[in-house]
Amino acid sequence: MKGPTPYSDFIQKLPKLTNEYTSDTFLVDYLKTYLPEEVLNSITPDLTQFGERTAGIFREWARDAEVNPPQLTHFDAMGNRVDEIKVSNGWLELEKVAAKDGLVAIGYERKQDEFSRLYQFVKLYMYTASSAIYTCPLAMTDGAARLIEIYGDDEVLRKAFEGLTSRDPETFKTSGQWMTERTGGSDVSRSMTFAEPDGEGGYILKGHKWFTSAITADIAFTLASTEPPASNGRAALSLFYLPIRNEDGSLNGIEVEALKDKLGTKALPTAQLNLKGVKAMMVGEKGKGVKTISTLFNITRIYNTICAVSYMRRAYALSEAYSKEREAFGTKIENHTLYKKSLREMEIAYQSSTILALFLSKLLGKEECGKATETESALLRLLTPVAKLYTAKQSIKYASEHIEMFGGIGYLEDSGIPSMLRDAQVLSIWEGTTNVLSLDMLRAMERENGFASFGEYSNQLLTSITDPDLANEKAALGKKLKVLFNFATGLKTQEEMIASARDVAFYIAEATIALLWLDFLKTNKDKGNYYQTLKYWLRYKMREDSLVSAEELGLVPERESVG
Ligand code: MFK
Repeated sequence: MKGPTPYSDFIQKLPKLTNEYTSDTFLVDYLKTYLPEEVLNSITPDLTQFGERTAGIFREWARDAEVNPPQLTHFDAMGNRVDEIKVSNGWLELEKVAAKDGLVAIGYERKQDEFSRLYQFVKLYMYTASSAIYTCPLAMTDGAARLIEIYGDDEVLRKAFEGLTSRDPETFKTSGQWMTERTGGSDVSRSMTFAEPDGEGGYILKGHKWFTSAITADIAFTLASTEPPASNGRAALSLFYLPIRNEDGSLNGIEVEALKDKLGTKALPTAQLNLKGVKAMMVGEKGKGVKTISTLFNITRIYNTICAVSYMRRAYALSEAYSKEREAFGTKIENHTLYKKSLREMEIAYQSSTILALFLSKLLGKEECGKATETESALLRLLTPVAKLYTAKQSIKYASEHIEMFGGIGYLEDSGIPSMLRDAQVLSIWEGTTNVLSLDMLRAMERENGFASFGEYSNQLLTSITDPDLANEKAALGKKLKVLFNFATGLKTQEEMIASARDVAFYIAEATIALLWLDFLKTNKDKGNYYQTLKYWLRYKMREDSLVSAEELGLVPERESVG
């Protein structure tokens, strides 16, 4: 008998991704809803060509970067200390396209005015999951550009800005953001890096940086103190700009001690540095370094959010594509009810986190073009840590789910699937852990009118919903918001507020998502499953019992009941 015996030579086909813009119906619907027609028409060809490449060649470069991690050589053949870092071709290609495709530049050219950030972040949303996290250098580069826009009244910084926002791979420059030291990742005030005047208006930095991404950049912003620490060990930090290399190509007083061996982000050269005498320039006010660099890290925290939703979208797209290829128990797995349900839950999760991320992009665009109201600016400040912490956790959950959707294949390194889980895990750590960001949300609530603005925004949005078909959902959300406001105003002491900060942050994230779905449904009520999504969200996600007080946990003494 000729031909293979049944199943003996069976090889499972891996799923192919299709154009990541045109196949993402939610993204297309979102942009149609919120972008003026002429803006949408002008950027659609670019998004379409980009979505084709992120589904194709970019993934090959990312794979190359993942399996060929950076290598550090300390000495050359003659014994000279060189500290050279070699990165893969894939990594270099991903940098080139980032420049050419304007992944940072779009945000600063502002050709789409207040919508420029939305356009830029939609491209980053497609790029990230195909970039071996080249998005990290881009995040710091973008944050550095924004910092210079605000504080850079100097020729050197203006020149640096041109490089950071260039579309030409030859002149494109990237920036590092060095904050972490052996003494502290979250509490940077215990810095052991000192800055001494060099007698010519600049400074010389000496100290140590424990975890710096990415040392292959061209410039960096870092924190150091000009005074010895106070008796409580905390130092008033200032912010410094430095070129990583001197004009002759040698390192600027920096020794690269080691590359970090991390759980994930393997392609990203993260280094441990000895600062032996770095020529640097102070930026912003002396002693106000944390405040000044917050401009940068608030941008990288928004990037973190975009990264998280990029992974979630990719996890969904690949799992869906696989379900159309893989057969089990006599039919394609897309026909199995439980697989369908799991996919649908993934879809709701990715679209809901994405609606939050895109809203944040819109707010940032408005703020930077001077078009944000006071409420919107305060909302941007509040939602930046909230969205970062919420989406990071979601992406870890769904990167794990993604592996399971592929069964055993998903657990194999050469399928390329496990790396997403490893990479997603960092999203809840760098740029501030979930707890640190919950405290940052409290800072924004208390000092920057964040909570009052959230109340104002939600009232305005609920009032704008007049469609009787959405009346039940509007009422349900109104009730759930009341639960939040009552709970928050019932927190009397700082300790109580801190103990519940994380729960409040998650609740605000989920409430904002519900508000955004309502707003989206004003125009898209009959489309697809969006209405079901909102109903599901209100019923199963916004759980009133998720707000837990310190008292209930026995962290503070029980209050005597009144009456
Ligand atoms: C792919 C996407 C991302 C990729 C990039 C990853 C690359 C990794 C590069 C890294 O560097 S990772 C390390 C990042 N490290 C952090 O994010 C630090 C986490 N810790 C915090 O965020 C702490 O909350 C903080 C260091 C800010 C606490 O420092 P302090 O000195 O105890 O803060 P303090 O005294 O509360 O605030 C000092 C000032 O900054 C205050 O302003 P004033 O001086 O006017 O009073 C604060 O209001 C202000 N501030 C703090 N956080 C702010 C902020 N202002 C605006 N926005 C914020 N988020």
